[in-house]
Amino acid sequence: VKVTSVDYLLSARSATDYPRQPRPEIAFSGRSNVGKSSLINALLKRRGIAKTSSTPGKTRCINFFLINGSFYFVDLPGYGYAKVSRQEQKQWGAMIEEYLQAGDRRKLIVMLVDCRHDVSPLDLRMKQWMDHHRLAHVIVATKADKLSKNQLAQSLRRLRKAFGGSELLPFSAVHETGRLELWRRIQHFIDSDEQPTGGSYA
Ligand SMILES: Nc1nc2c(ncn2[C@@H]2O[C@H](COP(=O)(O)OP(=O)(O)O)[C@@H](O)[C@H]2O)c(=O)[nH]1
Ligand SMILES: [Mg+2]
Repeated sequence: VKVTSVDYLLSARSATDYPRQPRPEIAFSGRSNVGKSSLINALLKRRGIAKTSSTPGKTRCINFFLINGSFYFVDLPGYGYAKVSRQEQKQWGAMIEEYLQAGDRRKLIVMLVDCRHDVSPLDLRMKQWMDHHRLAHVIVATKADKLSKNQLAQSLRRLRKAFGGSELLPFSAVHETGRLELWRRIQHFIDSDEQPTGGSYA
């Protein structure tokens, strides 16, 4: 995929704010600090999105970008900050679940996990929601450059076990490992009639 344009569209707090024009959506999710901004920058080879998404007031929103005038990148709010209140966690949950269950939107969820970390309860909740709503998804193990080849293989086995059945891709924003594979997966989703069903691609 050659990225020719990236346009910030809007920041949504609820479904009534989502863009009306139906287009395929690629949504990025993960704990804060997992490497989401770095991955999006690496995919697009530019820094625009991450910058917009991290401006005050927008970090707790769902940010929509139009790529090449034809599909959306959707930056979901990060979760698992050490010191957010229970109230904020609830808001995060409601916002994400509202997005995941918005039925008439065609979406691929790219869920990021740090290849060095244990799977968190919130990661598992995300996985349960994706399964429940039968969403197409791919799990990306980020920061792959931080592990040796053996350690990475071991980590991928562990993640495969935790997220049984889901497609899994290693990624490094530093070395750009996995960039082409992830684009290929995204392109396949955009080109296909793949509906928001069938999250399993093992
Ligand atoms: N070594 C390495 N560091 C990374 C990678 N991706 C992100 N980081 C670092 O991890 C930290 C958090 O990254 P960021 O993209 O801001 O995470 P976000 O909070 O999920 O958006 C930053 O210090 C990045 O430089 C990666 O692939 N390899
Ligand atoms: Mg970020």
